[in-house]
Amino acid sequence: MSKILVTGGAGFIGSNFVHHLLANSDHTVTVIDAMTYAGNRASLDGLPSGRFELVEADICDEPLVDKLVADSDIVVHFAAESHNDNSLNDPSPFIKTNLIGTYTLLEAVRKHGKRYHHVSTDEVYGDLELDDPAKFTENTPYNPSSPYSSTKAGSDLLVRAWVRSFGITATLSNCSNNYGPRQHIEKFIPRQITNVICGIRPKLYGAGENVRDWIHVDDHNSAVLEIINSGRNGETYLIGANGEMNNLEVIKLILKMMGKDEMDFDHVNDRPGHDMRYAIDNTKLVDELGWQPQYKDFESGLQATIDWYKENEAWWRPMKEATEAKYAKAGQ
Ligand code: NAD
Ligand code: TDX
Repeated sequence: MSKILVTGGAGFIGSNFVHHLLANSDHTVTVIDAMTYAGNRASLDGLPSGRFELVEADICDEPLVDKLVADSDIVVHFAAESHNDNSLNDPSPFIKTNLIGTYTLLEAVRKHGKRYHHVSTDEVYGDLELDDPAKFTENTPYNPSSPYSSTKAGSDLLVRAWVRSFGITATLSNCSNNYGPRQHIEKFIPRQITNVICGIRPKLYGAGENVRDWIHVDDHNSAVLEIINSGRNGETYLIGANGEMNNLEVIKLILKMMGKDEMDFDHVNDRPGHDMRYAIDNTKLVDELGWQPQYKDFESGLQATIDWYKENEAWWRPMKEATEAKYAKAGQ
């Protein structure tokens, strides 16, 4: 039995990770989360109180982080400012949380000799052309495009330097686009699902040719656990489930699955610097650790996600108006 410190555990991927961990092991979990606009207390409802604690605090709070890291066996770092569009409006919280926050954790991990896992994104590699047969591998050079992805790239490089220069015990993972329950409705898939529920037309950036490599959040988290348990020290593992689709295809599928005309959406302003395509080669993860995704069929994962947003209106309804008002200002 281990004591696991999960940063950002009230967010989308972190909360799903905590639910899975507490249901399937006897570990105890402490979540540190600053409860920004992206953190949601309701995402942690129903957890066993004896084995779970929420500390509402910033990962840049050095004395507190030092204490929490000292008290745990493993640190799993999900906390981040995570939305590209927000990073284009105001990069400053991205610099603080993604860079200074990661640095603060690494220094505590170094001081107390704790195991660390760093959760990152495939966006650190920049983007691929639509007709490029290549996919990202662990050896693809870093080439991030946005304030979000560049701060995530910087955080990855800090981890690698702390492994090499200070000998900390750490692994890294870079995953493709997640979907599933408890994702903030600013993100593409839940924004469109909740738009349809609210009678708002879904919004497609530009022509919608941009390709994302979709993976269900439970598959991301099962890979993270596999890497924590069996990954080699200092190594990076790419996580993806061969789920490439363009945004136009996804928006039409959501409309069709929700009983609407598949052309019933609006083209809106494109994202500045919009990455064209992400694609993950997961060979290392599969060959070395024997990982396999559970959700091989995007439509069944998407149906379960649509059902979750239909059944959990109380979770997202309070954020809908403000989220759409922010997009409306940008013509999106
Ligand atoms: P999210 O925005 O849903 O959640 C982030 C959480 O971090 C929130 O609960 C927020 O309150 C918390 N947080 C933010 N700043 C903090 C701070 N300074 N101190 C403490 N807590 C803070 O994000 P997500 O989609 O769950 O992403 C989690 C991680 O996974 C991120 O590191 C992200 O880069 C990475 N990732 C996400 C995806 C994806 O598709 N969403 C894909 C690959 C990697
Ligand atoms: O309303 C929309 N319409 C639209 O066409 C929104 C919100 C997005 N889009 C497009 C932009 C992207 O091409 O959909 C695609 C997905 O957009 P996001 O959900 O904002 O995700 P993305 O920018 O690809 O980044 C996501 O995956 C990688 C996460 O937000 C990151 O945290 C993760 O690192």
